[in-house]
Amino acid sequence: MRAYYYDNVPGDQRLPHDYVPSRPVSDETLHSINVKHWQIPVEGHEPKINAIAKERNYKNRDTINVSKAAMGEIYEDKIKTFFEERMHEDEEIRYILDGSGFFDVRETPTDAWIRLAVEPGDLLVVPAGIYHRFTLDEKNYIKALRLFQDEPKWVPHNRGEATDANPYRLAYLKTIG
Ligand code: KMT
Repeated sequence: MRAYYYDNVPGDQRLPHDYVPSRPVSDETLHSINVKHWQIPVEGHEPKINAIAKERNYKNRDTINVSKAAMGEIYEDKIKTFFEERMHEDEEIRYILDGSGFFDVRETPTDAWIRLAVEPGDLLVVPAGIYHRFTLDEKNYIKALRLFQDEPKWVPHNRGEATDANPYRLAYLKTIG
């Protein structure tokens, strides 16, 4: 998984949006905002994913295929929704099975976007309360396992005054000091 600062240049969200020269983000920085990641080869991944799910007390999962072919007429809407800045009230895991895409996470306290370019085998732990968004890249396809600690909460918490005061957001800010 490659991590770098998003260049904020207006235009297609699917483009890399890498500065020239690139401004890479270190694991230390990711650690400071409580974003964890591992690389687990897709071949034979099941027992390892199951062990992580068990250890972290995850009870639910689904597989999502984000592509025009799989989603049909809801595709464009989904692409827009995934790219809206939001937070979740629970920690969630994304494990990439096929294809590729970008998760953007907000750095605190700078509020800069950090772009995480994910590929098959990348496992990403998105902490509760972090502002983030997702987009496909120019290949327009990703297949991912989504793991949830409890029942997936589909209510989006798009960023705004309410989320800035959300107890899960405040708890997250405390964890990162
Ligand atoms: C998310 O959290 O934005 C999603 O579930 C998007 C698709 S996961 C590759």
